[in-house]
Amino acid sequence: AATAVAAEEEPITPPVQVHYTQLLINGQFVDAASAFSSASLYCGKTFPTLDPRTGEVIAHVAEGEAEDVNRAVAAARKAFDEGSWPRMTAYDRSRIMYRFADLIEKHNNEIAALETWDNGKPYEQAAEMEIPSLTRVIRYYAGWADKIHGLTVPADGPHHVQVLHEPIGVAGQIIPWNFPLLLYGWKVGPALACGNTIVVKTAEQTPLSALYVSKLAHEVPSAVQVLTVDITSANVDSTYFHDKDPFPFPAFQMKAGLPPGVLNVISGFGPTAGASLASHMNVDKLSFTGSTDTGRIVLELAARSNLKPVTLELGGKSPFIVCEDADVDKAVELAHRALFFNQGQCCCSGSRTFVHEHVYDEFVEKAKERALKRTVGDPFRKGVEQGPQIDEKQFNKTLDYIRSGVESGATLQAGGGRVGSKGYFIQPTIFSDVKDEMTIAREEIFGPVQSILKFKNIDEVMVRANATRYGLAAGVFTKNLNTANTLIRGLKVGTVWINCFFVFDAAIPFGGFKMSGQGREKGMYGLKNYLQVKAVVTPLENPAW
Ligand code: TXE
Repeated sequence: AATAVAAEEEPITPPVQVHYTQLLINGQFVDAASAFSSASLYCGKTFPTLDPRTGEVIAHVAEGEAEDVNRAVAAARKAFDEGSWPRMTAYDRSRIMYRFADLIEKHNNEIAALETWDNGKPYEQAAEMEIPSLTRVIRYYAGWADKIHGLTVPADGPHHVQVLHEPIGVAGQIIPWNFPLLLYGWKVGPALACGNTIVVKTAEQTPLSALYVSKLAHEVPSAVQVLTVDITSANVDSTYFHDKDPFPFPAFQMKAGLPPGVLNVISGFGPTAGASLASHMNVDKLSFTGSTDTGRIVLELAARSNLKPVTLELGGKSPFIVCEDADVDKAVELAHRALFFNQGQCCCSGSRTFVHEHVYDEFVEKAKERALKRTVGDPFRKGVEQGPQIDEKQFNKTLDYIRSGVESGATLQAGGGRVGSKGYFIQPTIFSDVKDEMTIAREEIFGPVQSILKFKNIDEVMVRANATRYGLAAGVFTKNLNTANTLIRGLKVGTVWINCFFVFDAAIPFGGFKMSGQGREKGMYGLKNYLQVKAVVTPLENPAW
């Protein structure tokens, strides 16, 4: 009852204003090229972005379509083919990225508030986790920028063979709404570090935060600028660095923020803006995070256009396995977070909770108690653990899955309905007695619905955990090293978390087996997506040397 009251209260006024609602192309905010047809008044096409707490309009945002994607790709192409970004020293690229990260950090709370408003995630989580993680991943890749280098190869015969690692070109990046900025960071960070230029297509549900953050990339924080001058040359003002050409120490030249055209942001819908980007002949690389069905579409669009390489991070149905030796209280809490975090809207949520039969009943009882205590309400309110689902479509989809769970004979232990009467809040829901063949155990619900299944032994649970088209992640809760090692080796997933979950360090690669995707993001693996490999062979006149 307490949670319902919280959701019925007047929504808290967000402590931030919306400043940027246009497309960011070539370093400038511009209207969409297509207009609402009106002879007297030009007005670029827009679409509303909604507050999931109420369903009300936050702002009207430029609706990018094919022509806008063309403009953005042309700007990115020019910046790549003729501009300074791929040509400047790697050290300078790294410094600009560090400044970008400093600015994100400086504006952390405003960005977090914008994200909470547009997405519905608890403000505390956005401010303390997601935006700091974005800062961290940009810094992580800033650190890589001047450490990316090729190889020499001891080939047969009198040849000197080098392998150069070059930026791949114009990167198209399509981002979903569940972590609009974290996933932006996972894509933008490595692409920038390698010297590429970018066109980002944000999700139609959450266009605001990436516009704000990308604008910051183009600014120079004055404090950092002064500091740099002090370090590089006392008593010389910054104009010195611009005026001398060529300056003898290029690594110390002052640089502005990101040059125009390097990072472009298009807001708009998937079948229009997203599809134009995926099928664009002048985009050299595509990176996509979203549903498996849409992943298949963009892969096809890429193949049918210019065969651009594609990285896909798609859906999941990740097992969370609680073994019989587990500390049940700890396992309950971890399994709870593994499912309910971010309103259950995580690609790698532990959405099949497998519990050993010896601790099953105790686990179910405690999981139910925990779910009933979960605070659902206005995500701007302190202490709220769960905000609304992103939109009406996801809200209805989740409620449909809950109905399907009941109809298929699973036992509804907690929740099962909406919270309050407005917005898209859903009660933390728990099903026990879930069977592998039930729809709720097979399909990605992407909402706050925990399905608890029973197992007898490790061999059996391994087979069942792997019996899915997905393979993104798995959690294992056990004190037994042999059990852990057996599962680590046997699970067909991109990440195994042992006695932990959702550990997302910038350096740890992330991605899926099977239909959860292809390629990896984060860590040094994330760089490979944005590099071309060029082999160079030159004859050796004197092989002895
Ligand atoms: O995803 P879409 P939706 C899953 C989750 C969710 C379901 C549907 O199960 O319930 O997908 O969500 C763009 N060409 N995930 O409909 O369609 C779109 O504009 C090019 C898992 O939101 O995959 C957005 O920017 N682009 C997931 C992005 O793709 C297209 C995160 C994601 O939208 C396009 C989100 C097209 N034809 C949803 N159609 C994860 N892996 O974390 C859409 N898009």
